[in-house]
Amino acid sequence: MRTVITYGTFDILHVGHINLLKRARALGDRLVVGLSSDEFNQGKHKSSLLNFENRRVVLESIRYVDEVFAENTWEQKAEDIRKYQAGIFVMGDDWAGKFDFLMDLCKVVYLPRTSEISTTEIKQSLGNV
Ligand code: C2G
Repeated sequence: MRTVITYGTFDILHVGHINLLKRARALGDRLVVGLSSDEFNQGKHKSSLLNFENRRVVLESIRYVDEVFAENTWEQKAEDIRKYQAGIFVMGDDWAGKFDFLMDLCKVVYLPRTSEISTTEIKQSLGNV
């Protein structure tokens, strides 16, 4: 059982998120996702429109996602990797290099982001309606 692990806010789900989750899942037999809590998002200076519970239900309904857990701190990744026995850590390449320290624990893969779409752009276009 090859477990893949990734993290994110996944607010207002769009094709960029789905592409990432689909490609991450394809790297193993199971994909577990650390979903940023509302409090953790504040720390990322990122306010999500949808709260954690809403984002969790949406994420859990995606065929590529096997399990969702809360991401509460930057420091929990090593423990999560051990807990879920993840063999691959995946993030979009906007994070390239930022998690290389996890290479001692598992394979670290940065996948190309899907261009032309982001939750920020969607929120801005909503603001312009
Ligand atoms: N993503 C992507 N293409 C986009 C938008 C997002 O590939 N157009 C990817 C990001 O690179 C990330 C994942 O989708 O790997 C989730 O994106 P966000 O919800 O924006 O997550 P982020 O705020 O980057 O949080 O500890 C890590 C953080 O929790 C990551």
